Amino acid sequence: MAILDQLTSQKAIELENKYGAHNYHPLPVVLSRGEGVYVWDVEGKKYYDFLSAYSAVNQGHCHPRIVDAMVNQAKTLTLTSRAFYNDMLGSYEKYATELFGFDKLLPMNTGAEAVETALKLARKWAYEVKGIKENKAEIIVCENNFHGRTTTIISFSNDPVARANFGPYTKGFLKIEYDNLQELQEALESSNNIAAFLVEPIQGEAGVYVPSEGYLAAAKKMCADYNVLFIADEVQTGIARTGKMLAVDHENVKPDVLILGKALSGGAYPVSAVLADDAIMNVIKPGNHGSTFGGNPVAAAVAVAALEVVKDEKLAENAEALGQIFRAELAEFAKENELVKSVRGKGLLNAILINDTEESSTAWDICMKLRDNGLLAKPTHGNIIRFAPPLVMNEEQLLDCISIIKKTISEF
Ligand code: IF1
Repeated sequence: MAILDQLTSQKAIELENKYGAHNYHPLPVVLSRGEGVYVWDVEGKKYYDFLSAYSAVNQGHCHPRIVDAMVNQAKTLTLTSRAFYNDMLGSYEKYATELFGFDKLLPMNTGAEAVETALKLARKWAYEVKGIKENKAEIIVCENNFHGRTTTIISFSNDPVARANFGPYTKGFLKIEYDNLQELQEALESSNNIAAFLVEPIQGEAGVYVPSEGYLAAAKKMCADYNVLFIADEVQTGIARTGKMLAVDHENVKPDVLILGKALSGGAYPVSAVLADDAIMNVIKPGNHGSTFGGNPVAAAVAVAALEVVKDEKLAENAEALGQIFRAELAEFAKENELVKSVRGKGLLNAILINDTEESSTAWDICMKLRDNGLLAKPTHGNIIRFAPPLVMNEEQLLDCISIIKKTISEF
């Protein structure tokens, strides 16, 4: 792409603005290279990546082992569709199901597709196993959820920006407050037609909202009591981000249905998956569900490498240790700085709350200054900044980042 070689940041932004749909509002920085915890813009300026592509790049940018797996497989066989078998998918499914402790895996590509898959699976299970009457199944979801962008998923969003004017909406969802066991209990009791409870172990888009300790374990138990499937959307929280392989591991919860995406591929390739035991997964029969690219050999090779890296490099343990330091340092800083109200999170999925209104531009303005000072982060709402660096970060780098964050905010 010789013409693109000459691109300045300014020019690249102009091109996207003119020729691309305006479905995002990116921070104005144009990246052209990544390695580990670092990314570089087209002018050669180096940054710490504190977003990790919304936790898809947990293993760090361009991890050599993941890239090698991808390139080698890409040179051998890329796609067969599921009309034929390929020699990579079965080994990947064996590896992942053994790692996470489920009987079966259904491979998809994006997070939203995997959520859709879980919803379809739960409905079919409800009709064929639980015995709910045709078209009556309901799924409990939480306020302020984020599960993706498809028509069905936005049907149960309560973010007007994500939802408005995309109707008519898919029916069959019942919304309760997050982190509220009383409301879950009432919802479970309200009807015999409940198929499942879909929940994020930590709400990401809502501003890294960590539920009360014991919430997930109690919710899982309640669901079991009512023969309702507990579906954990670990697309963002999974794969070591929160200091355990899965966020539900903090409470020793085994979901009935587990949804993975993002870092399942180390950010190298779209790979997502739904895992469940046979009693649930076996309701899916040939023709019920699928995807041209789901389970392709490149995805399989990449996912195995991505999971091996997490294990071998002890990324969950590192996320736990660095997360403790990050929150301790920023909590201390919040005491003396008026702009930072508090810090919250788990492992290396954290956020700071800015002392301003949700409508303010303060979080955005801080992110612009952080960019100038060599650290990339993105606000979620006007007054919350999410901090989620790649999990391959070391302590020295983290301390460097903490001082950049403190210095930047102090200058405000
Ligand atoms: C965007 C947030 C993160 C997710 C959970 C499913 C999906 C996501 C729990 C869908 C996706 C993204 C997508 C991204 C913004 C983003 C996000 F800010 F909205 F909340 F990560 F923090 N379940 N999350 O978080 O996965 O289809 O995108 O692969 O721009 O939409 P996907």
